[in-house]
Formats: sequence, C-alpha cells, structure tokens
Amino acid sequence: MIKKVIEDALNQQLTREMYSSNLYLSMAGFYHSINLSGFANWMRVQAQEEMFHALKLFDYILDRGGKAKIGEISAPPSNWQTPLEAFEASYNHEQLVTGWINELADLAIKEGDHATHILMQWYITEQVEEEATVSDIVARLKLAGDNPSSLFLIDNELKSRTFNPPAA
Ligand code: OFO
Repeated sequence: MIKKVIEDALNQQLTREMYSSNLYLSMAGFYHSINLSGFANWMRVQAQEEMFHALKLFDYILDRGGKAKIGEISAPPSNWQTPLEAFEASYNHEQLVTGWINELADLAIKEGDHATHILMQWYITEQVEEEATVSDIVARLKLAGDNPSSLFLIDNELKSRTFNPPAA
C-alpha cells in the first residue's frame, strides 16, 4: 500500500503532466495559426507524450492501491510572440518538470519507497531526452533567425514526428 505522502505527490505530478499536455496542445494551436504545420505537428505529438506520462502515473497509483485524483489544471497561455519564444517556453517548462521529478525521487528515497524510486528513474531518463531534444530545436531556431527558408526547412522536418508510446 502506498504512503499518503507519496500518493499526494504523485497525484500532484499527474496533474502537472496533464497541464503539460494542455500547454503543448495550446502551442500546437499557436503554430497552426502562424502556418507552421510541422511545428504544430511536433507539439501535438508532444501533448500526446505528456498524456502518456500522466496515464503512467495514474496506472501506477492504482497498481499500488492508491486513489488517483486529478487536481485543478490552470489554463495554459495561448499566444507567443515568435516561433522561437514558444519553444523557449517549452524548454523552460521542461526544466521545471525535471526539478519536480527530482524532488519526487528524493521523496521516494526519504520515505523508503523503492518502487516509486524505480518509477522515477524512468521519468528522469525521459526528462534528459526531452530537454536535449527541445534544446536542440531552440538552438536551430536561433540559428535560423529571421530567415524564412531556414524556418521552412525546420518546419518540414518536424512534420514527420509521430506518436510512438515511449518504452515502459
Ligand atoms: Fe515533458 O515531461 Fe512529462 O514528465
């Protein structure tokens, strides 16, 4: 049976993952509105990944005999000044998420909850990959600057991203 303090912290993270999903779907809408359909596709897939992260926590809480509870989810922003600004916001958000995951891993150690600590290793690895991917796109957007053909090339590349559930 899961300890209440761990259950509460996991439910908080579950809610945060759902916010992340909404944030990226909102970014997909933003990119669509400025005719960058590849960026929109990438963010839409990212929203699906975040919902996968949320569902993984949901299932884990249930498997441990806890009660999954969705907390209040605030509305994400819906507008950014430039294509770069939205991706920078995504990078900042991922760094915040990494901090929360690390706190959860620390809590699992403090409470002697080895199963939750193992679960957190999955999220820690996932965060390394996400931060690296987003930071790479931010760097390329900075290089592209105001050059429409460079932006077009990146947009074209991001069109090919599809949702493949990450390995469990
Ligand atoms: Fe973007 O990360 Fe979830 O955890």
